[in-house]
Amino acid sequence: MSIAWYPGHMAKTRNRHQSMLKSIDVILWMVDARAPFSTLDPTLKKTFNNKPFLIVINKKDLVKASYLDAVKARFAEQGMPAVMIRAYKAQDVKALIKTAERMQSNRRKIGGLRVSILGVPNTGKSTLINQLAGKSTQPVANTPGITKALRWVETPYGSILDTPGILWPKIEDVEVGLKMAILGSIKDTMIPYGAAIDLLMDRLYTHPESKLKALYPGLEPLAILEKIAVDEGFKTAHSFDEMALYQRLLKDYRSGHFGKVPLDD
Ligand SMILES: Nc1nc2c(ncn2[C@@H]2O[C@H](COP(=O)(O)OP(=O)(O)OP(=O)(O)O)[C@@H](O)[C@H]2O)c(=O)[nH]1
Ligand SMILES: [Mg+2]
Repeated sequence: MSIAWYPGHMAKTRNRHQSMLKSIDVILWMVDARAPFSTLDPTLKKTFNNKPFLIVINKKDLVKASYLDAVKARFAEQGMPAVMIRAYKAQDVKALIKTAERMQSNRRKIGGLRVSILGVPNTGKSTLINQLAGKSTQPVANTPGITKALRWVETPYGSILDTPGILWPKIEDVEVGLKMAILGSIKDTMIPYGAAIDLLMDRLYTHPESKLKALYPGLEPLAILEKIAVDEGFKTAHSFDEMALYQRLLKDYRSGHFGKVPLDD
């Protein structure tokens, strides 16, 4: 089983971004702090043609700082600079722009900063742009595929190119696909719910930062699922709405209800 959700606009975005490189100083490559390695599209870097890029680890509020320090060190070992932010925080995004400015080549400094933001769906690209623009120019929502077209947005900090979230054509690693499904980077109707919930429950049951065991003391994962289903009315003597149970679990994980539990080690 692998995830095959690669709408036409994703291929188009990839190509159009590459054709616009001449007018871009620095590429901001956004990943999700809860799965910074799995949400890094391995096929993207070669399309940058040596343009400077910065990995932007967004949603840092959802994991511990010590985890992200280790992540950043691992990226650094691969020669990839990274910063951690909360896209809705003015101070974080201003610091990010400062870093991008330092990466801009001198020759180009006259015209002001021009950066693009790329990344898998739902990582917070448009949220960052709205914060820089000081207003909601770009639609934002906690579901993938919100931004539909590439668009330059003028901000006091420079011109920022918003792009639709992109996946890669063949996500070979099943776990990578499942993690992106858990994080909301894959369209709801394409999520293999059973496998995604298995992975999530396993993670929540074993990770030291997880509150799952404290919330449901003495219960094994299956018994916990059963308890939530009954308590929430998803399961009765006559019916079992599995989908409602799965969607509730994903929603609770995404909101941080179970603690600061990353999906990548
Ligand atoms: N907790 C947390 N949530 C964030 C942060 N930044 C953005 N979000 C949320 O993430 C969701 C996706 O944000 P968007 O800005 O629409 O993401 P996007 O990358 O533009 O998504 P697409 O256009 O679909 O590719 C929204 O619910 C945001 O509120 C952050 O720093 N922390
Ligand atoms: Mg967007």
